[in-house]
Amino acid sequence: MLFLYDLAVSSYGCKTRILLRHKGLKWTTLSPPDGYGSSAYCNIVPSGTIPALVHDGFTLAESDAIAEYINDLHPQPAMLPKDIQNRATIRALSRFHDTRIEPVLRAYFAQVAPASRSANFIAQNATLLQKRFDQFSQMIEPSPLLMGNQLCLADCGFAPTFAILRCLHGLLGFSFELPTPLGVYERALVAHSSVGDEYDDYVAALEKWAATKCNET
Ligand SMILES: N[C@@H](CCC(=O)N[C@@H](CS)C(=O)NCC(=O)O)C(=O)O
Repeated sequence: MLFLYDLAVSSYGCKTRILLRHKGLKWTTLSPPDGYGSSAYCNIVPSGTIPALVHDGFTLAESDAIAEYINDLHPQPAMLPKDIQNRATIRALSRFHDTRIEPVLRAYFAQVAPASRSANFIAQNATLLQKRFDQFSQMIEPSPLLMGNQLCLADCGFAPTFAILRCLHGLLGFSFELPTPLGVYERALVAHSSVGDEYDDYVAALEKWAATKCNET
């Protein structure tokens, strides 16, 4: 049995749900007791972050580690290439997503409530965000996904990230242009059969969260 500490609005949770779905696995969602970061949850998962996987009494946090563990446990369909340099490249793309792109996008979360917006921050962060997406575009040649037609480990995180980008760009109106190859990649990714439903559910959860934030005074 697989259990996943997760919340609908978690982007790293969505990344993991896409992977589990692609592997054809069933899992049970657990809500972190008292919310993520709480001391009750930190007693189970010391980092306090979601997602965290529980399998046969083994608890594992960090979405990339969870992805590799699941890919080792259930090797089919393969989500890493065979060639070791291509495998390393896919891992590097996933790290680039998690450490260089997602945190820049996440920095906008605190700007969603109208009362806490800073025009300067929104503009400056947009410059950095554009730089990170331009860098990503230079790294890849989507065909149409990162590993051809096969969904790979690094693709999973980009689906919720595109959803967040669309949502925040619509709300905050910062200057940003998605490089053309990434537009092609985004469309292919969200149309993938293992991604589409999770993506739609994630967009709905994100929009609900954003609407609540926008009504905060
Ligand atoms: N590097 C972690 C990041 C996970 C993460 O930041 N999750 C968010 C929710 S999407 C979270 O738990 N935030 C709570 C916190 O940072 O305390 C991973 O890949 O799993």
